[in-house]
Amino acid sequence: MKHPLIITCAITGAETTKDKQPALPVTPEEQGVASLEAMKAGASVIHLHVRDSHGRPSQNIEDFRLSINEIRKQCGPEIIIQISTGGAVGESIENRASPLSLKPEMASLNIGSLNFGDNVFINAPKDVESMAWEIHKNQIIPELEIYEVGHLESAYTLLKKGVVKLPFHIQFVLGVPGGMSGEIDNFNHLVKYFESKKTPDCSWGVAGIGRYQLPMAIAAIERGGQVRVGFEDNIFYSKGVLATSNAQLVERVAGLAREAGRTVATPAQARQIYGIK
Ligand code: KMH
Ligand code: ZN
Repeated sequence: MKHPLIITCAITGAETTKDKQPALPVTPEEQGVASLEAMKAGASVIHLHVRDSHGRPSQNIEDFRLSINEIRKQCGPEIIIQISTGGAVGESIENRASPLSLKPEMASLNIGSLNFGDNVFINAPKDVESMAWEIHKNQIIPELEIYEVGHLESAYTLLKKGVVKLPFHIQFVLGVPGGMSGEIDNFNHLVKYFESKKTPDCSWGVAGIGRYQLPMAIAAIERGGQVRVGFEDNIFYSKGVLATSNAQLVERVAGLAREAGRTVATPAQARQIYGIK
């Protein structure tokens, strides 16, 4: 039997703008509301990027504190908050690591570099190592962001070297221009590679970018993986039609899962699957 589906909602991101998606939550209050709506629709994890008072991407610890407090105020203690240590392209590693001292339950960990649209998203080996150590030191469960197969291979090398420690969650992020696309052959290859490793206490999920969001979600529901949706990755409900909220995207995935005979994980079940104490 397949385990319950954990739905992560990446509500804001660093690249999405209000110009392109007017319902994008950027203030702490908006993020609190969006998280509550997403939770009610079936999300048990919020992948969190925050903005400063001008709406610009921020890795400032105080900006994170404000958003986390607001999400907790609105959603309660159950929801899992996963902070981004990826930030926006070009952010320094020190700034990217700074919110880790808030000791969230989960944090993203970017394993390798890649072209990211017109930019380069740099994750140098020494920086990955120091970020992994900060995450471990703060007893945070890492989510490894995998944009292409070389990153997945690196993840297992880092596990062998003890840089990355179990338990961890793997997120395939497919469809970033410069990374692997969300074609089903790519997905199948990554999942097969993951399964061949038979790593205990380790789960996987997929975040399809743009038009890949829905097909990747469907594939993961069927294959027993987890799913991430939200405005960080995709602003549309269907071709040319903007989604009205993050929750609308969550709700669709939750419905598809139930139709396919998979229950949607509660935050408590997600904690158990991810090994969050
Ligand atoms: N904004 C991207 C450059 C993460 O959250 O860890 C990186 C990102 C990954 O969003
Ligand atoms: Zn992110």
